[in-house]
Amino acid sequence: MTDSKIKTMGQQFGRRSWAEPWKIKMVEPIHMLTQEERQKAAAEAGYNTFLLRSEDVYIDLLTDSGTSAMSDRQWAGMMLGDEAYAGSRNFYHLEEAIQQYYGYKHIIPTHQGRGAEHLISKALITPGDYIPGNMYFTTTRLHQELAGGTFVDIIIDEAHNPVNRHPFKGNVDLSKIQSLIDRVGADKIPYISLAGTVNMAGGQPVSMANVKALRELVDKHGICIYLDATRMIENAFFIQEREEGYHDKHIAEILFEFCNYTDGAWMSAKKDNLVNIGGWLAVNDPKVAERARNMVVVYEGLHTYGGMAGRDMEAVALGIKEMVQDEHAASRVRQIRYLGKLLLDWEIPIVEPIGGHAIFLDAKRFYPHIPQDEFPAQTLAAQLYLDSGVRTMERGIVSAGRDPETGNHRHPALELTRVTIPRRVYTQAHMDVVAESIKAVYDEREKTKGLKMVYEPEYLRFFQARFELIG
Ligand code: PM9
Repeated sequence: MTDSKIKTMGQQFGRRSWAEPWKIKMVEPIHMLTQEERQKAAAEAGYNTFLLRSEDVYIDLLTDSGTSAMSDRQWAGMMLGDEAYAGSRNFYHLEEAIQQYYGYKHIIPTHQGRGAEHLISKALITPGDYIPGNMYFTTTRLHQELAGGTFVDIIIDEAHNPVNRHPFKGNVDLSKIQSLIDRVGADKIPYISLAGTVNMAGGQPVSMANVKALRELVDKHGICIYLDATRMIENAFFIQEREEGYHDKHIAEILFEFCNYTDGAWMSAKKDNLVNIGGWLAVNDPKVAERARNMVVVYEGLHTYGGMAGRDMEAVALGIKEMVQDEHAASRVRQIRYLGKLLLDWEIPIVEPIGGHAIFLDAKRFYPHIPQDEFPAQTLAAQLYLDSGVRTMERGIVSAGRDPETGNHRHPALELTRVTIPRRVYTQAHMDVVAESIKAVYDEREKTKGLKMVYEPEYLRFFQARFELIG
């Protein structure tokens, strides 16, 4: 697409409706259980949406992870899987695609994102280190802690406020890094853990100006930047839309430039890369690559497959080429905005600005009478399932877990229920049904009571914890 075409597209969206840049070739039937069946399923799942059977779900907005619809070209690529144990041709396609679009030098495939988080945390962190990051993410922080590090939140304060409309709420507060350096010393900070579109803040982006300024600051202290590139495409879209000097740039150019300010990245290919499974680590420093390659054979698989089948690597390589298309990125974010706008019209409290991969319902404002220790966001996810069979996810006190030192619940400022939109899967009609269900649950809010946790696993408790209804 030419530069002038980007402008034309932007102007056209202002005047007329937009539509997805694809048509549907294969469908998977879904249906809604009766209210009685939903009540039984929710109770059996301990009111945890992760413990529901997928067959009992009507519209599945638990996550955008591994839930994308692949294109006909990706499915065709799957048939060209080279399933050799070593040196599969699909690995080289994957390597080329990452080098071309993200710009990193050394590529190590992994089975999914947390496999790559494990490798980079173990490769770079020495026990006693501090890892500053723009808000925690569950699996990322856990791997940093398991490697002996302490995560320190350095995101701007606005990110913790669901009603603040800062256009780049994922930005790093440079003064917070400077004070950490002054307190612990730069040699105790192996890298900055920077995420593009910050998941737990509501899918909020980092500006190009912020990553540039961050690079300048850390260069003075010899600290690296590693990027969680999981949802960098949405971040690139927000830069294209909101940042001076980028309106005429393509998503692919913005992605490449942003990554250029970082030393490497880990990736859950299950999101942006439009596949159902996969991940990778990419780094520029050959010594870090060597350390990671030594470990990948212990934890994942040989360094040319890292836990993925050849066909899966081919699908990722092709997904990377599709994700950078400007029309794809625009339609992705616009579908989320469509749902968000319906909710805002009904004055339902959500995180603003509307983010890149989900609508985040603000459970503190939704259920002001439910204390955080009675899990308002978990309650809201359970109530939505009970109302319509729509599955969403808690992103509040349950996800935050316990402080490893005190053993107490962490109490995050954001207590959110994430309504996550898979890529290329649902239509606008599905969004209407979801919005109406949220409205129905909102109308009943005053009668709703919270939950009591009755089972709590040690790690990442949100996946497997069980609850009972209070009263
Ligand atoms: N994110 C999500 O639903 C999967 C389940 S919750 C752990 O948002 C980021 C920003 C993620 C992410 C997974 C991972 C881990 C790393 N970074 O799930 O291991 O959002 O592929 O990736 C989920 P994997």
